[in-house]
Amino acid sequence: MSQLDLFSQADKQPQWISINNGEYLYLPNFFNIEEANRHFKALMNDIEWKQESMNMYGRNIPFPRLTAWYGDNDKPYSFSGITLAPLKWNETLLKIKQKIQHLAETSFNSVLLNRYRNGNDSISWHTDAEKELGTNPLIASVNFGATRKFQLRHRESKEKIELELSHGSLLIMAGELQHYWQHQVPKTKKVVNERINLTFRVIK
Ligand SMILES: [Mn+2]
Repeated sequence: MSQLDLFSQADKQPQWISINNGEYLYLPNFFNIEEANRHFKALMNDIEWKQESMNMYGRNIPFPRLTAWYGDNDKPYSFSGITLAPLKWNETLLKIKQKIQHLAETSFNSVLLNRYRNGNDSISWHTDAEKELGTNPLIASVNFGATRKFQLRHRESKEKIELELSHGSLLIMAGELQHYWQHQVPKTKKVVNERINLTFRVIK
């Protein structure tokens, strides 16, 4: 699909939102419903989901979500105190990557997948500003399945921005955002189905 098709489909130009120390772009219907349903099913079945855990004071604490790491280089990647070696891209991941690369004008070489099984799964305040990603990394976040709340919080002013990331949506974070804003997906008491989030990155 060309960028022009994308614009006409959304009925307007994708709009970058400029915030203090960063910018983001949110496209709720980046994937149409058929594409989104197909990708969601394929990712549920074909990804090697793992229950990783963190070692804290000699105890193994499982993360409240499943994770997987795919990419095209064999540099290990560290986050939240664990190190992962990437698995090789599969067809679904390559298809998604291709579609977002076009819009983002960036060649991604890795993707971190998180699977939130229900409202009790979550990720707490953090940044995607690992050293491997360099200065001002562009992060493309794709969402399938249940809608979950996504919150951004400025480190200094504590200003908060809240988005509802829905099935088939794309969020791109860029500029200084990762250095100044933390983000989280909080737990929810609402009954929610599974959600899969993919964050495409460039490891230097
Ligand atoms: Mn993150």
